[in-house]
Amino acid sequence: MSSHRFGSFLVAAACAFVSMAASAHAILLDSTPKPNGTLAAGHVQMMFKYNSKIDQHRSRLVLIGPDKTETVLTIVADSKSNELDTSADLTPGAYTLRWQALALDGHITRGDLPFTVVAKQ
Ligand SMILES: [Cu+2]
Repeated sequence: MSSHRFGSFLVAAACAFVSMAASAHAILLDSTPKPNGTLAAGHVQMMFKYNSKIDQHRSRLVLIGPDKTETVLTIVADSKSNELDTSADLTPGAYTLRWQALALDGHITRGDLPFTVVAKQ
């Protein structure tokens, strides 16, 4: 399934039966941070951009910290309709952003995006 990048392997099986042209489940196109990217410590803006509109109220961003604690991040209410925007205060370490996006076709896609926070220069 080349259409599901960034490790989104948990797409509902029903998606396989939807014709590719009609399929509108959310595929991650771009993000800040990038997968395996780095961010400078501090108050960090994060963004996940998808190929289609998503239901922001029923999508989820969970931050997994260096100590493996999980924090549900607040999604900015006035994000663009195809984005999940959030921010957090981050100290240096290895993090994972676990995203779950509900597209308007009712399908949920998920992915884990690992990144590193480094001390400000
Ligand atoms: Cu779908």
